[in-house]
Amino acid sequence: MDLWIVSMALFVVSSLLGGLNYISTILNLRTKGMSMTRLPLTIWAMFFTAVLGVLSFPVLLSGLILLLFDRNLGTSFYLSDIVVNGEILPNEGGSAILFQHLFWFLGHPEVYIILLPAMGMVSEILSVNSRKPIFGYMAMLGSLFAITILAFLVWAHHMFVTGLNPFLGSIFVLLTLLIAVPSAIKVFNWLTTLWRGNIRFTPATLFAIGFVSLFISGGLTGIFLGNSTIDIHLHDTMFVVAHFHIVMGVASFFGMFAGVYHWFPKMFGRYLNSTLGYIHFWVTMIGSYLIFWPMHYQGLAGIPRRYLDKRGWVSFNDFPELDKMITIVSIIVFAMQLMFVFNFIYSIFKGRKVTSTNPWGANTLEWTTPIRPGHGNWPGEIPEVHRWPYDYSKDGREFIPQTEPIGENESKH
Ligand SMILES: [Cu+2]
Repeated sequence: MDLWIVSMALFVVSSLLGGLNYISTILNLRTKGMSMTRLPLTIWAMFFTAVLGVLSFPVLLSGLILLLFDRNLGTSFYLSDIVVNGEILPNEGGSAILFQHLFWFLGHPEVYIILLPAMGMVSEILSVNSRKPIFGYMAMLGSLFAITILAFLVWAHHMFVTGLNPFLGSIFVLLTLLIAVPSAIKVFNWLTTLWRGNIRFTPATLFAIGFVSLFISGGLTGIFLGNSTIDIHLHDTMFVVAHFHIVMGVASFFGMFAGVYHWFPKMFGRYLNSTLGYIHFWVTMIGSYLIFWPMHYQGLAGIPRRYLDKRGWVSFNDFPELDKMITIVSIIVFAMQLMFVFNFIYSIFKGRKVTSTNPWGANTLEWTTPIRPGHGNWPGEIPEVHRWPYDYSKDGREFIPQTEPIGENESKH
């Protein structure tokens, strides 16, 4: 137990130090005009991701340490019954369900640890490339906050078939379906940002739009699985594989790809090859749907997941042609990712050179640094911030960087 107390104490101290460091950074930025409501949504998303990480990873780590103790040091954290009828039971076994609760207390927030940075980058990229302010900045913040809170209250929706009390299950159903509200707000705001925008279809924009599409598709099947009554039928079928690969796997990869295509010129002073970028996008987009869309139907038909070879079971082998198609498309989509890696490495050395520090005409601070920023980002003074990052197409100007003071006759956004 001593080791346990020491590690918890270390964790608390390091979190406090991290928090102090964060607050002092914010205060330091404030003196240069930066404030929380002038932060780009990418940064807000990273902030909430950090909150999720700090609160959820220690639970998995603790669960793991308790498991190690139970298996090796004779403790009984996972034993549900220690004494029955005055008789001490042998110190062995232990409930996997108890461990599962701790595991999913990390496992569900982890979904948003992966998704929120993608959401932040997509918000930024859609606004920059549609030359319009992000629609509903405060609503975007509110929904990020709501997702962060709700992420901690839904873990047992992964456990409807573990013998969970059905009444308790219904509460987790309610809390799970509530996540649809902030998610829908975000989707609405992304689409409204694009609405009537002067959209530049760069590879980054396409991947960002692809993210929104995948987030909608995967989110809708989340409504099925979040209902315990339907989940009991669909649990451990290919439907689940399809759902989480689309919403958490492919969608967050699309967010990352969007981010790489968008910020690559800042990192390396050269563009990624956009022809390869367009091929990368379209093949991955169409391929991902071809791989995962049919899996929903396989799952509805009762095909279980996690089977290496289904040929031994006649009733599981209903879709051999479909499985073959999925395999072939998977190989093609994987090859596309190798092409992206090639594009990445090739463009670092041979890509088209960037001629401006701000090639996309963006407002955020990173675009005021030199073409390839060095240590400390800015060679001289830190720039002063005067406005939020989304003044696009305002007062007849395409974009107004955050470092520009607010004019006397400037209209309110
Ligand atoms: Cu979950």
